[in-house]
Amino acid sequence: MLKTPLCDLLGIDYPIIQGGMAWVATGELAAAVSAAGGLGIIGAGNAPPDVVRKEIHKVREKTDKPFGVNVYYMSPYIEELIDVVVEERVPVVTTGAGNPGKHLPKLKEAGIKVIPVVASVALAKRLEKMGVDALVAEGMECGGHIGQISTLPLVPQIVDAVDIPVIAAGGFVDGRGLVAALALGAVGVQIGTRFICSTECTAHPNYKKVILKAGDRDTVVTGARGHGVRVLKNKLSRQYEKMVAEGASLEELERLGTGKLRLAVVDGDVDNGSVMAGQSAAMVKEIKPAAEIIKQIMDDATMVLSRMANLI
Ligand code: TUI
Repeated sequence: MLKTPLCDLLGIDYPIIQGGMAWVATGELAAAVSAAGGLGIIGAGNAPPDVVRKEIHKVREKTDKPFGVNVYYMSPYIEELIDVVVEERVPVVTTGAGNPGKHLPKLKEAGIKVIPVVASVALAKRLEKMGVDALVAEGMECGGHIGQISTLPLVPQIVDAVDIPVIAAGGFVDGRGLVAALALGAVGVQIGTRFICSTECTAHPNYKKVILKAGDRDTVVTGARGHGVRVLKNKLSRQYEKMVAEGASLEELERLGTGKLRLAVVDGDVDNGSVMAGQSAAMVKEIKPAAEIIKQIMDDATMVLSRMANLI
């Protein structure tokens, strides 16, 4: 059994947390991952607080295991969302696209474990000082909004800079990846794209299909430097690149992106929608239950570790 301090910190069986993907990570997916011994996470994205509350209730109807909510700091509902996770006593909150510092006292007082997602050493250090429980170090191999540093150099730099547990994210999909993350000093991995292709994920079948079809060079980073968004190449990403080449303003580009993640995930329009996915999409070959995905990762990691022990 491969256990790490992350398992004790969160009360989970396996050192795997699921990415809190907006629109994709609903209560169904979070419940499946948590029931299977990982940490399932609801992606709040821009959803209104009542919708998020319903997803929390959905998880609790399906499992007693710990789970989390990812709070997206660009959400127009950020204050109300914090109130919801506090009222509901959600066990874990991960945060993205912003600094959760000002909400930390309130979250900690409610007994919530707070795990911000960071893409830089500076923010990791600042948040450690503020008293967060752990960090997700997110490399630019991830799908969606990303930073500018790859996982391989980012994770060990953050591990060296802080004294709290670090979870590696960006490019992780299998047992080899989990062992690599542990070798870098991380206590576990956050996995997003792989879980989109789980049976329980409610994303449109077209979204899953294009991930299964993706090859190694099929993602592209759109967006201005520092505000990159990794997506699968499609009609929308080509239109975006054309507009950038023609000197479109940030406002015009923002308008092009509005509502496009929902269009792909919910409506299944994978040509005109934003198909956010990480570079690991190319390694996702089949749709299967979250429990089987996790079991395979853990079995493979154990095998890789024993093979490596034989090298000594
Ligand atoms: O949040 C993400 N990735 C995401 S969120 C998302 S949701 C969405 N996107 C478009 C339309 C509608 C919904 C898609 N992908 N990753 C976590 C993450 N956060 N990575 C990096 C950061 C980050 C960046 C800057 C955290 C903090 C920060 O600055 C904070 C500060 O104040 O310095």
